[in-house]
Formats: sequence, C-alpha cells, structure tokens
Amino acid sequence: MPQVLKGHQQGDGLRIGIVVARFNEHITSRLLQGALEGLLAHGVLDEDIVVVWVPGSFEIPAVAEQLAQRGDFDAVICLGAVVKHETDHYYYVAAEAARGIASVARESEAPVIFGVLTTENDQQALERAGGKEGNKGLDAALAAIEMVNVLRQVEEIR
Ligand code: INI
Repeated sequence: MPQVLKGHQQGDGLRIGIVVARFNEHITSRLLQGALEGLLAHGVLDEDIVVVWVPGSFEIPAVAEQLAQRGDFDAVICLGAVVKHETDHYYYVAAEAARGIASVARESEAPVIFGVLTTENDQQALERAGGKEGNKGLDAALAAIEMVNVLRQVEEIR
C-alpha cells in the first residue's frame, strides 16, 4: 500500500499572516473578508491573524518575505487584484507579484499562498471576490491551512 498524505482543514492553533493590496480595495477587501471567514470557520482564532495592508500587489512580496522569515507564522496569505484596463502596466505588476510571491514561497519553510487575482476587468475580479465564481480569498485561506497540515505530515515521513 502506498503511503498517501493529504492535508486536512483544521486550523486550530495556527497563526496566519495576511498581506493585502490596497490598490483595487473594493475588490481586495472582499478577498480579505473571504479569507478571514475561511480561517475563522476552520478554527483559527481572530487574535492569531495579522493583516498587513500594502499599497499594491507589487509590494506584496517584500512584506510576505518579512512575515515568512519571522518564523512565528504558520502560513502567509497574499491577496491582491491586478486588473488589466487599457495599458500594459498590468503585465509588469502581475508578473512581478507572481514571481515575487513564488520566490518567497520557495525560500520559506512556511507556506506562502498566492491569492492575487489577474483579470481583464473589474467585473471578472468581483465575480471571484465573493460573486458567482466564489471567493479566491476563501480558497487561499483553505489552501493555507491544508498546506500547513500536509507539510507537517511530510516532515514526519519515515
Ligand atoms: N496594483 C495592483 O494591486 N493592482 C493593479 O491592477 C495595479 N495596476 O494596474 O496598476 C497595481 N498597481 C500598483 C502597483 O502594485 C504598485 O503599488 C505601484 O506601482 C507602486 O510600486
């Protein structure tokens, strides 16, 4: 029989950092609300959650890195909304946010979760921030809890 490991979604006792971009706050505040609801519903306590607002998604990796390096957060969740509009500024912000967060995630022992929307327009973003496509903030919260738990199991493989 293979040994199969699967993270569960009990968040009791976890300490979670959330980095959230202020740019497109009408969207990111909904992602944050979804993430908080997800964490609280799975046993994480209010007082064990730290939320850090940053100017935009471009700034997320720097703060995520600082939180992840402290060693006292079980996971860091990154939330942002990069919306295309007319110029190609979007590509640079989205690419750097993704690259930066992925780099922090690779360097960090704690899971670092990518909850940054990249969409063509506001409507698509709002649909994914508590609309008909769900809430990617909530998904990010569940991914954070699952990753903490599966990594703990992986550490115990003999
Ligand atoms: N930041 C976002 O989070 N979303 C965007 O859609 C966005 N656009 O399109 O410009 C955005 N720009 C700001 C950027 O993240 C930085 O805060 C800014 O460039 C200062 O470094």
